[in-house]
Amino acid sequence: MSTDWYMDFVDLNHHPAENEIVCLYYFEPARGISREEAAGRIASESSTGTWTTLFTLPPRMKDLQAKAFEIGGKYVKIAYPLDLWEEGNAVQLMSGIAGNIFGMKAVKSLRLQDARLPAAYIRHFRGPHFGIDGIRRMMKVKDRPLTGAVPKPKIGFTAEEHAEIGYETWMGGFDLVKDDENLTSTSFNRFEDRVRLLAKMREKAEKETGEVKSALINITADTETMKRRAQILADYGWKYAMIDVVVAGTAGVMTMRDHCSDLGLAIHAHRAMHAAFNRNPRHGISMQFLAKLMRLIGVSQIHSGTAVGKLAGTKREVGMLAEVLREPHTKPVPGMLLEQEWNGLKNVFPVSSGGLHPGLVPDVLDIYGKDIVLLVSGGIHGHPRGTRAGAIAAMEAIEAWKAGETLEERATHSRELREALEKWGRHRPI
Ligand code: CAP
Ligand code: MG
Repeated sequence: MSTDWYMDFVDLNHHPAENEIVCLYYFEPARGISREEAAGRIASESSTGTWTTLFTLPPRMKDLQAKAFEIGGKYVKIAYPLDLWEEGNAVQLMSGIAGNIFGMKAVKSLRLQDARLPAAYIRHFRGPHFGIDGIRRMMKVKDRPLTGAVPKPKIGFTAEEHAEIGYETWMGGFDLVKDDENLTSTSFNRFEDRVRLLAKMREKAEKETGEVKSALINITADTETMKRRAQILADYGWKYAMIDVVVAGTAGVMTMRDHCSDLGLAIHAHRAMHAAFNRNPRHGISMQFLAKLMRLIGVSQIHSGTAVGKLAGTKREVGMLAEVLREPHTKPVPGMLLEQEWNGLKNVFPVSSGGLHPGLVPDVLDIYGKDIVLLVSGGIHGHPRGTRAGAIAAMEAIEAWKAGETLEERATHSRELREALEKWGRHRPI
């Protein structure tokens, strides 16, 4: 007599209902486990199954079973009845489709590639407060990437020094001054001091340039502290709050989405720690799923890579992330992406950052186009004549790309760009 019922969760004739959540997994069965059984175990463990047959099983529970309905090569698609999922609770979704299953001995490797979210599920989420158009209106930047920089080294400056560097960054033409992912409130740079001193410099820079300037100030902490910090940002007229969304957690980001929205703050999502689970192509959770989750919850900007800078992420992945974040409807990519209709949920600015300098700006814009937030940090502070010259060089590189000029042509009438090219050329840091 069989002691398990995993194959009850495999139905290759199942056609997912419109309101079912469908997940795409990469999987490798453990030795001695067939692909069909491994697929059934994934569907079972992430829905209503367990390792043994049971004494009682109410017949209606059959309607809640997930079904592995497509097994091709190293990929399986699993359909989940909508009733399994609490309305508006993305945290519970993660516990289901990205929970115990990663630890099952029956699979050697498992990676959640994507999930198709039906309208019946999405409708319980408010999504991004602003959207790309809303951010552009807020920052009064119409036809170029938004630009920003992190004071570097990433932590160590006093609040006064931080504010000074911020002023130089804004005076070089950049829109945003960003905290680094591990800067929150330290003995030498208290959050409140940084907020206050940067605000003074912002007013000075806005008066002198006539442009809108803002900052991505990091509120990451426990949720109650994040709420307090968001209020302080709003009190000082800031337009954003930055959250390290992976370490803050899906629950923290969900709470802060509504709190920041009520304060009129856009959330800039840093993704520090994502590479702990999405760098291995055979195990973990894809960046395209993390990007989708954050759009669903409602951040306004999220880091999505450069393909040419110092951090992992291929051109193909970066292109896919841009589509997941910006488009109203995502087309399927075999093994990587499921088709996704967003039903009007606003879009999200991809953020390209990491090892960039003026010499790499055209490469990044060739991949993304202009609808990105471009962060060039070490790549301006390392300029031979300092931050302001570095920012000017990066802005010149953007204008060259827009005008279809080569950087070298542009550099003939931009000393700052010429000096940046003399230092870094087209160097791709690793
Ligand atoms: C970039 C950065 C960002 C990374 C994050 C850093 O600084 O501030 O955190 O871009 O990676 O700390 O490395 P540089 P991603 O511009 O000086 O490299 O954007 O891939 O999430
Ligand atoms: Mg950083």
